[in-house]
Amino acid sequence: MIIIKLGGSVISDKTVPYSFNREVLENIAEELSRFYPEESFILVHGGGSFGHPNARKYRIREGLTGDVERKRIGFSKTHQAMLKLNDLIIQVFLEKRLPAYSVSSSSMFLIENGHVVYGDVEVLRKLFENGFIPILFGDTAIALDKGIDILSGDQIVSYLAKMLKPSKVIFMMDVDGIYDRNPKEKDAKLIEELNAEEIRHLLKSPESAGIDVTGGIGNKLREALKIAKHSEVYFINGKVRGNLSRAIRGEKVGTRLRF
Ligand code: IP8
Repeated sequence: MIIIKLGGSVISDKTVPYSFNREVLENIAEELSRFYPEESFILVHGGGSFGHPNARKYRIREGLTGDVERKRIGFSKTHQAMLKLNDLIIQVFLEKRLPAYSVSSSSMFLIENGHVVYGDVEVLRKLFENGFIPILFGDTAIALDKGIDILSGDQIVSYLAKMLKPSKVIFMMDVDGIYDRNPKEKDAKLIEELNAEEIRHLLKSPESAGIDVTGGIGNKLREALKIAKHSEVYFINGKVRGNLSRAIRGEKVGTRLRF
């Protein structure tokens, strides 16, 4: 089994509200159809310009505080926005004859401090045993510490990897992999392979590596460090055709973690 995280910036343009990169999704579905059903997949997608603007607008991360009536409405609206994005993705897969099946993360997980503290994976296990491709997503979630919160797709991937021990976890992003500094800098070099020690070093000196410790890549690397103990981990550019197939075949592409 392979778990794939579809980054929000791959499937949608974060600067344009409710935008959907249909063509990118079609390519991804086409690539998966070359490996399915011999290989089984679980996909988790991010919020893109569907989830994040709503989460910000209603300050979901602050929990159920302040104007709680407005908060509850916003919590539901954010979830509905994610369902819309999820539906667009599922439709593309179904058109390509892939049996994608939507699974709402918010009905499956309880969280605390942004981390999953409870999740029932049995339905998921049965779904893929019966040949489905479950598609989960970063979502709103009930939080034990502050009532409501946002659960990121990366946290879901990390939890599922721990529970299901996939052979591979592939993070699809809008850059080619992990760089030795901010990829926007001119001399930034792609790191083709990383071991545990090197990741710890990158996380310890985030400024020199251009890693935003609180944001995307830092979090991904921290989770990847745990996942790589039992699964092979890839970071690839999800917008480049063929990259996903290369990662599935175990070929050299993007950044691979070697432990
Ligand atoms: O893009 C966030 O998921 P992520 C989901 O994986 C929402 O962090 C609802 C903003």
